[in-house]
Order: sequence, then C-alpha cells, then structure tokens
Amino acid sequence: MGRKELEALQLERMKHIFQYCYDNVPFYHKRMDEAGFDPAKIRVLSDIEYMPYTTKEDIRDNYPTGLFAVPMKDIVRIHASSGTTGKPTVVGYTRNDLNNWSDCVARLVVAAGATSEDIVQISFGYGLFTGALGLHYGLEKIGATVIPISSGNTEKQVMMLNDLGVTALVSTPSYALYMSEVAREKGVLDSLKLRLGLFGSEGCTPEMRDQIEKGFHVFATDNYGMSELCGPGVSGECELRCGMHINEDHFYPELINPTTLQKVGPGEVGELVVTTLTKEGIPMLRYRTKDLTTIDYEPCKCGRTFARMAKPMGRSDDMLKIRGVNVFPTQIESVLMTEPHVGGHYQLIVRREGYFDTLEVKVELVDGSLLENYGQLESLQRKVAADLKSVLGIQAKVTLCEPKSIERFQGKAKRIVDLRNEK
Ligand code: DLL
Repeated sequence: MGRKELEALQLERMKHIFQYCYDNVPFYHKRMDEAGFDPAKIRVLSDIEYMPYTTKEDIRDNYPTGLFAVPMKDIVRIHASSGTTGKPTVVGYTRNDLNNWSDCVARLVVAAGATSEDIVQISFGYGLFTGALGLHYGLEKIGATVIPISSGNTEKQVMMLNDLGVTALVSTPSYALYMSEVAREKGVLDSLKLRLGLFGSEGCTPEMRDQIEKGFHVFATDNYGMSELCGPGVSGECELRCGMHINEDHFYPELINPTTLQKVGPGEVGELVVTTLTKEGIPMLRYRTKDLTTIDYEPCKCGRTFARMAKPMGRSDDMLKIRGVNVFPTQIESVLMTEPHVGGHYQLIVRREGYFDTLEVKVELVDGSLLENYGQLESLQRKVAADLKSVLGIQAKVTLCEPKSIERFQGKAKRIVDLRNEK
C-alpha cells in the first residue's frame, strides 16, 4: 500500500477509534473533555497531537480492567505483563483482536523468512506473557508446525530441537545464546537443522546477534511489541534486517522527546508513542511506550512500504544515570560483544560509594584458562575498560569472570543490578 492510501486508511481508523474510546471508556471520555478534544472534529492525522498521552500509570490507576472498552462477556482472552513494581498490567482481547493479532504476527514472521515448511519451537513462557501465544497463533496461521514447549528445562529444549529437526526458534535472544551453549555441550550443535531465529521481547545489539548467529548457525531476526499494544506483532525485521516494519494499519506511531514531550524531528531519536487503530478490548490512545528509537518512512528495498523503527536503543526508564552521565545498557553490550575474548553473558552493577556512583561491568571470559594468566587478564581488562570509557565517557570497573558464572535467564535477561538505593 502506498503512503497516501495508507494514511487515508489510518485517518479513517483513527476517527473511529477515538470516537469508540470516547463512547466506551469513561477514562478517555473524561480525558478528551478535559483537553477540549472532540473526536468528531478529527480532520487530519496530526489532529491526534491535541490528545493527551496515555501512560502506564493510567493503566495502573484503572487496575485491573478500568480501561476495557467492552464488557467482560466480549473478552475472549486475558494476558498480563509482570511489571517490576506493583500490580501487573492486565489486557483483554475480543475475538476480532485475536484475529488481528495473529494477522500482524503472521506478517512479521513471513517477512522474517518463516514459511509453512518450518518446524518452530516456541521457547517463550506460555501463560499470561503475550510472547508465546502471540507467536504461536501467527505461526499456526501461516501453516508452520508449532512446538509449544514453553521456557525452561534447557536440556529438553535442546533435545527437542535436535530430535524434531526444528528449523526455527522463538525465544529471547539471551535464552537463545544460553541454549546454543547447552547444545554445544551436548554435542548436538552440528546436527541441528535450525536456520531461523525469531527473537524478540528484549534488546539485542547487532553485536550480540552476531554471537547468537555464530553460536547456533541461524539467521537471527528481531521483532518488537508490548503487552499494552497487543504483545508481539507491532513491528519486525524483514530478511534485509534494516529496521523493524511497523504494522502501521493497526498501530499509528509517533516519536516524542521524553522530557519536553514535543515531537522530534525526522531521523531523531525519540520515545515511541503508539495509538492502536483497531483494538476493541483495550484500545490505547497515544500510549507512551518508554522505548527509544528512530523511524524511517522510506519504503524498504524488500518492497514493503510500512515505516521501519530501529532496534530500541533502550527504554527511557532503563537508562542509568551514573555521575550525571546517561548510560544505556545497549552501549555497553555493543562494546563487550566486539571483544572476542569475552562471552555473551554480562551484568551491570551500579553502587553508591560515598557520594559517588560506580559502575561495575561483569562479563564472562570465553576461555576460563585466561584467569591463570595474570598479565593477559590485566591487559584484556584494561582494554575493555578503555573501550567502555571512550564510548560511555565514564570509567567502569571491569570484572572478567569464569565461563558460566553469571546467571542465565530463560525469559528476559535481568542484567542491571542497581544497588544505589540499598542500605
Ligand atoms: O515483550 C512482547 C513481545 C513478546 C515482543 C515477544 C516480542 C516478542 P512486554 O513483556 O510487555 O511485551 O514487554 C515490552 O519489552 O516496551 C520493550 O522495552 C521490550 N521489547 C520488546 N521487544 C523488544 C525488541 C513483550 N525486539 C517491552 N527489542 C517493550 C528491544 C524489546 N526491546
């Protein structure tokens, strides 16, 4: 679809969803009245800018189902995101929502190279998390063979990959890396038929992706989403891997400066704000995702015309402020992954010592015997610290650890340990 035609469709859907929210969700009704926003007066797409943003706090304040636009009898599925603090974010889907959701995911997995011939192992946790069932229905829709193994029991995961000739893997990138280590230990790495990785749900720098591809001999693709917007299915990479195509007929994206809340200029990094154009269960109007990215509206060389968002460089609330300097974990990951002597597992520990914030970067060595060679160890440590300093602008303590000494995760990796508020 050309941009003009797409924008006409977006406008039609935008008018509908704003009116629908005004009529069916008391929270939005009040918000629009307070802002003097009349949904009947939307004429052009940019009229959306008169509508206030919706935030995670708004969802929390209306816990559990206050933002639902339909009665529970029309909701056919509930999911929830765990959330690090307080109550989970509960989301509900109507029958139409589930259909649209699987369409969106189906598009993304096809763009990434999946086909009906693929045997796909889904190693996301099944349950309230949207990742597993989201990919599950999208992949079934394209006729792939789905193995709903869920996460955990990594040795069994590897056995199934091998025994069933699995060709595509769905997981977080960090879990894929861990699985590849176990596959190597079990001696099955070379007999696997795995060719495609459909990874998502957490950040993965291109450098980390290289490590996974080397570990598993797969073509690794990335897809993005969040529970509040449906789950996976918002955007994903095609085989050219030059940004994640946003399903713009269902999700209207904007980018804002998270501090000034103003729209950012073309090509600039901003916080992604999304309006769901078709969701019935729990529509989101101008939802602040907190994810920082850029958007490219040029059609892709693959032929798809949807805008492409860059891999999120981090979340605005994931950013570490250390001695006044903004540090993104992705910057650290990029530095670490280009050093061949260190592995893909790392941890960032932030402490307060006196009035000073300190950052310790713990990373595993590929070869543990280096720990016995003090000279080499020290020079590697100095090199990594210098590379980090030149990228971050601050000094970090680098601790090189034995292989397999850093905790592994079977879902999203928790790499930041911020001890600053602990006694
Ligand atoms: O993680 C949905 C999902 C599942 C997406 C499976 C893709 C695959 P939540 O648990 O609500 O939903 O977490 C959403 O995870 O705001 C991002 O910060 C982060 N995130 C998701 N996908 C990516 C990605 C799912 N590809 C939050 N790259 C989002 C970087 C990602 N971060």
